[in-house]
Amino acid sequence: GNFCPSEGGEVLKKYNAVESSCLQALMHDSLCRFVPQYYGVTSRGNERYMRLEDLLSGKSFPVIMDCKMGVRTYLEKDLSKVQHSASLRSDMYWKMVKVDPAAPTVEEHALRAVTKSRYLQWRDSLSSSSTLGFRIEGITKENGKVLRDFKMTRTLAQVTDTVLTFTKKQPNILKDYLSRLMALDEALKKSEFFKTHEIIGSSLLFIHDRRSKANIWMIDFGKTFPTDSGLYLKHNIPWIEGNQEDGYLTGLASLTSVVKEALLE
Ligand code: 4IP
Ligand code: MN
Repeated sequence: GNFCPSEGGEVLKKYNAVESSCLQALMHDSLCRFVPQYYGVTSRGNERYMRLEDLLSGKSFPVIMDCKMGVRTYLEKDLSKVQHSASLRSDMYWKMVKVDPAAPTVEEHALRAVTKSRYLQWRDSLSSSSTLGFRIEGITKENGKVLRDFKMTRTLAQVTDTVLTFTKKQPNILKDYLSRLMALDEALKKSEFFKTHEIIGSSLLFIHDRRSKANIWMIDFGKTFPTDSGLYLKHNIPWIEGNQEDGYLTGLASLTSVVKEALLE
């Protein structure tokens, strides 16, 4: 994958220029305490890596949930790509058919392929992304088992059920998550980085174990770009092509409601 074994409280993630420049900027932003510390670039053999704080360091049997943020997970520039052979993806066609054989159009069935933006749009509308502004991508249980079967987890009730299972309804853990979400909301509103970046495909990583405080981190900035000529985004208004909005705060508000709701159960 994208990671390489390391030691000393660090993880090594494959170098990506877009992500590296975001992390660099975030180290000097009000969001820095919500992002893994970034220690710069290193090499192993021919490969370059980013040195990141290991968020699992010191945790025993951590339980982890990855929530992908935003009302869309594709880039605006990918939409304009015409369906020439280079942008057609047969792997994505087959991933689509596996979930719903009726999802591809007649044309896509004939091509046995879809474009990447079409596939990602389909994933967004099948899950809670389009409506709630986030979706659950995966959960790692304390025994290390990874659950990825959330492609059709779409309604508020379905997401809340999943969060209840993830936290085993433990009120102290849900309270930690709630206060971290509220602190993140505050920090985002102060952040210069947040105002001026379109954040696509980035996740909030929820981590708890038996000992320490439950915590949440912002990760994955490979598709996070500065806005055109420093335009300020709102992050909670509908996306229309060209406005660069990502719905990040829509997702954060939904997640906050979900955790509040779970606390009442
Ligand atoms: C994946 O689809 C995810 O959307 C990946 O995003 C995306 O990587 C993949 O695109 C796409 O195939 P599934 O989750 O349905 O398998 P992430 O890495 O955030 O999970 P990108 O490149 O968009 O980050 P390809 O082009 O890498 O296959
Ligand atoms: Mn991700």
